[in-house]
Amino acid sequence: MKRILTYGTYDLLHEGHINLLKRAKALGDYLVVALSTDDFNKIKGKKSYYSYDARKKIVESIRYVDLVIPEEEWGQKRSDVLEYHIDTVVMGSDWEGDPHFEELKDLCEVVYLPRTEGISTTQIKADLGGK
Ligand code: C2G
Repeated sequence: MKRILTYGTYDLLHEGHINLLKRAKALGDYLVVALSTDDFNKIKGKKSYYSYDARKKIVESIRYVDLVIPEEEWGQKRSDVLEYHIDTVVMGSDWEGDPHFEELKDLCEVVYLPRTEGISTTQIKADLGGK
């Protein structure tokens, strides 16, 4: 049973998110998504349209996702990998080389997958008039 972990806000769910989750699941058997809480989003400088509870309900309904846990701080990643017996952490390529993930390489495999070009939550908000 190969266990995969990924992190994200997953606001205004779109094809890029689904592509990431689908490919991440294909690398193993069990996919854990650590979903950024509303407070952690503030730390990341992000404000999501949907609340954590709404985003959790949405992400939990995706066929590739087996478990959603809260992402509350940058520093939880090592304990997440240990607590959930993670074999591989997967992120989109925009995170490639980021110390938050590179420093996990003594604990587990870290894989960066190419981002889906042409779509982002930021772009969606802009296209809808930034509401
Ligand atoms: N993603 C992608 N293609 C896109 C948009 C996003 O592959 N067009 C990927 C991102 O690389 C990330 C995941 O989808 O792996 C979730 O994206 P976000 O919700 O924007 O996550 P982010 O704010 O980058 O949060 O601790 C790490 C952070 O919580 C990651």
